[in-house]
Amino acid sequence: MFTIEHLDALEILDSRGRPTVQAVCRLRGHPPVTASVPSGASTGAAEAHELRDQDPGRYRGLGCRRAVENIRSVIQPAVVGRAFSEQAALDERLIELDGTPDKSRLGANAVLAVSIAFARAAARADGIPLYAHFARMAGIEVRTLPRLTINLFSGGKHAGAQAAIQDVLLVPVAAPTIDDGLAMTFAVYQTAAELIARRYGMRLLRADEGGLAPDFPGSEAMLADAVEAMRLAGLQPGREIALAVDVASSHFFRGGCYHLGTTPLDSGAMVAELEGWARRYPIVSLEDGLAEDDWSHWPRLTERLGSRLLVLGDDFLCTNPDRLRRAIAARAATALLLKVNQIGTLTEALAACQLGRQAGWQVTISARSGETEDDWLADLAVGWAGDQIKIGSITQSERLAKYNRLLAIERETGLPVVDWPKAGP
Ligand code: 2PG
Ligand code: MG
Repeated sequence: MFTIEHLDALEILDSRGRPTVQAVCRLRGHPPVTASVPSGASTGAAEAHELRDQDPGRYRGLGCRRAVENIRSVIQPAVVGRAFSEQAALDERLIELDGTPDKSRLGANAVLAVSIAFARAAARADGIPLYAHFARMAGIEVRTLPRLTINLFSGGKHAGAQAAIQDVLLVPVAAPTIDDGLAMTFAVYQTAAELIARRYGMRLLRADEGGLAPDFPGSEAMLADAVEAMRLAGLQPGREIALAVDVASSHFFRGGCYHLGTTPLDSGAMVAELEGWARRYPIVSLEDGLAEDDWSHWPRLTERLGSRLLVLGDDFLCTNPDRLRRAIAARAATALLLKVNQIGTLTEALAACQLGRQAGWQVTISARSGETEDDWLADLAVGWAGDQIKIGSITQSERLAKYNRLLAIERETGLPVVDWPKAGP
C-alpha cells in the first residue's frame, strides 16, 4: 500500500516557454518526488483536454494556474491520507474525480502530473528504478531497449509550416546499442546541417523539437536531403540508417483533400504518393500518413504499405482504447504511437498499449513538441517494452534529458536494443 502524505503542484515552463504542470508527491516514509507533463502543438482532435486558463492577458491564455489549483484544491484533499495498492487504484480515483470523458473538468495536464508523480514516488518507495516499476505495472519482463527514431528535419506545425510534412526522423537500424545509435545520428545531423547551409543558405535555425527546418522546396526534398546527408556521413541508407516519417497529414487535410504540394490530392492519390515515397526512400515507419478522420482509407494504406513499413497512428488513434479497438477491427494500421497525455492517466495509456500488443502491433512511445527536462519518458519506453522511442532531435536539453537517461539505463541493465525492422529499399 502506498499512502499519499503530501501532494502539491507548480506551474512551470516547457521547452517553448509555455506554462505546464509539475506535481509534487510524497508517500508516507519517503522523500517527495516531482513529475512534469509535456504538451503537444500538432494535436489530435480526440486528445484529452489540456486545461489552460484562457486569460489573454497572461501567457496569451496558455497559463496553467487553474490546472495547478485543481491539483491543490480538488485532487489533494481527495487523495492525501489515502492508501492506494497500485497505480490503477489511484488513476481510477482521478478519473472519478474528473468525471468527464476527456478530463476537461480537472484538465488532463493536472490529472497526468499526479498519475506520473505517484508512479515515481511508488518506484522510490519500493527502491527500484522507474523503468522497473513501469515494467512491473505492465506485467512485463524487460529484455530489450527501444529503437531510436530521432528527428532530423522538421516542417508542419513544428516549423511554421514551411513544408507540409512534420518530421523526418533517422532510425539507426544497424546500431546495436543506444550509444552507437546516438553517435551515428550525430554524424548525419552534422552533415545535414552543412548540406542545408550550402543548399538553402540557412543558419542553424531549429524547430520546436530541434529538427533542422530550412525552406525546403517541397516535402519530398526533406526525404531526398536526409538520404544525401546519410551518404555524406559515410552511412548506407536503408542498411545502416533508415527513415521514419511523421506526415502529420491531418494538419494539411482540408475540404476532403491533402494539400501536400501544389496539387490537392484526394485520399487515393495520397496513398499512391506515400507508396511512391516508400519505393524511393528507405522508410521503416510512416506516421499519420492519412488524416485522423479519414477512416475509410486507412485500411487501404495498411494493405498497400503494411508489409514493408510500420503504418503508425498518432492523431489517428490518440492513445485512446476506443479508437484503437476500432482501428484494429478495421485493420487500419500496424503500430500505435503512444503519448500518455493524449489520454491523461498511465492506466488508460497502458490499456491502449496492451490492446495494440495483443493485436500484434508495434508501439512507439513518444514525447511531445513541448517538453520539460523531466526524463520519465525514457523509463516508460523501456518499462513498457516500446519497440521505438520518439523524443525529437539530439540538440536541446529537454530532449537530451531523455536520451541521456536511456544511456544510463543501457549502462545499468546492459540490455540490447530490440531487433531492428527490415529497412525499405
Ligand atoms: C507528433 C508530436 C511529436 P506534438 O505529432 O508526433 O513530434 O508532435 O507533440 O506537437 O503533437
Ligand atoms: Mg505525430
